[in-house]
Amino acid sequence: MTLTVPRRVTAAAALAALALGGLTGTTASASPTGGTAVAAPDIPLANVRQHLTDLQAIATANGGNRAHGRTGYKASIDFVKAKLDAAGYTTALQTFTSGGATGYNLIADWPGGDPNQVIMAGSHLDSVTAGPGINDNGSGSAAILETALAVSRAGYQPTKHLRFAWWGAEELGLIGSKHYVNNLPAAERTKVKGYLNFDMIGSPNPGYFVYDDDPTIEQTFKDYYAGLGVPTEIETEGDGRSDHAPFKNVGIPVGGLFSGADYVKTAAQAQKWGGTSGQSFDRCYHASCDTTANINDTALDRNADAVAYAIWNLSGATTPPTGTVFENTADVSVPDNGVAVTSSVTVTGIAGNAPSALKVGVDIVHTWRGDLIVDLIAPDGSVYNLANRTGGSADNIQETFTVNASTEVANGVWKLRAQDKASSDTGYINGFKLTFP
Ligand code: DTR
Ligand code: CA
Ligand code: ZN
Ligand code: ZN
Repeated sequence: MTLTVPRRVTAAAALAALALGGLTGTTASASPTGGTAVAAPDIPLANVRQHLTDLQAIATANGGNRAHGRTGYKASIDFVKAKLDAAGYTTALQTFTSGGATGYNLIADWPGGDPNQVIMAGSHLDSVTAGPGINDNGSGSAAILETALAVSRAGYQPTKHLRFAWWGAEELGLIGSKHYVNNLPAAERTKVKGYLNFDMIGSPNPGYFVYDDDPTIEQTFKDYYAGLGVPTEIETEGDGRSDHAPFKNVGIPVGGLFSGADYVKTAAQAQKWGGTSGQSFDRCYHASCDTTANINDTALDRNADAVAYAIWNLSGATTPPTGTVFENTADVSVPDNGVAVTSSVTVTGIAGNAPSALKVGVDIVHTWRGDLIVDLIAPDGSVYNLANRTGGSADNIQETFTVNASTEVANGVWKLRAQDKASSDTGYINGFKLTFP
């Protein structure tokens, strides 16, 4: 879809953010920071999918599962931890014992933000012994992992402190998250202003359920889906059934998303969401068929983007970015070692010349980014090189460049041009965005 109209905050989101809804009789506050809702980055589905592929490979290499006490679980934890360490997080492994086996929680703190106002996002990383647990709960784990990596890519510095967590032994009875909360001193618990839980968010016959716990967190998710025009329902089967329960039990505001497990989708739900009525949301729940084939990409993409939206809006800076955005989110395939391709936006309504600090948002999903030459082309044909075969074997170019475009007339067709100059690695332009002050 090509967005050329200036992006402005949706009315609903702005009202919700300003509502500063009271919390359910708790001492903590998950309220947004008083500003209007801010735009979060798109979470590339391809990246989330890649994490699921990697978790599937781990299960396959470790007896077919990633269950507590099995080698596949520790391999999963090590996989996630390595990515976060490389992205600049402060990580810690918390151990516990359950059923005679050692369990692991991974806690990852993003440096900065008010340490007395912590926003947490968590997912259990363990599967059942019957299968690889890709929807339950690779989906939640991969979505918060990619959101954490997006925070790092953006160099995001929120007002509040961000903490991400991957829990062990949820399937045995929320063991890991209970261990974390039980060992969190009371003074630390009061600093946690919100805990967001994501357990099964890519179900193959998906529903769109929002936890009905803290009203501010609930409204944040509802606003995101309202912006998509996707109806949601209150999550009614969840109380006590996932890792938000220990947090709720000590008075921490909680919320989350769920795409359904073994309950059956009704005809009314199929009418509004699509999919198959009379069939469970996830027919492979706790089964060996919970593999990478057991995921609905639309649900996974929407929910991963909702994770980012909630993280940005519950922890964001009080002064939202100003400006008018022109964006093109249509995918454009980049031919391997081939001709250059472009994504364009048509800028209108901006008087005079472009600014000396024009923000150019580039989102190119491509293995071995060093293959790429990337340019910004102004309406008069002037070329501004953004990347010239830099970054070597690292994947993707997903960052915002600042370009002195003050000699260019602002209105007109601007292009992002990408060319792959070496064979075998491939990718596509996932998005191109210009932000005018
Ligand atoms: N207990 C979760 C699956 C689950 C079932 N109902 C809900 C409601 C909300 C979140 C998760 C769930 C599991 O099997 O991991
Ligand atoms: Ca996305
Ligand atoms: Zn489960
Ligand atoms: Zn689960």
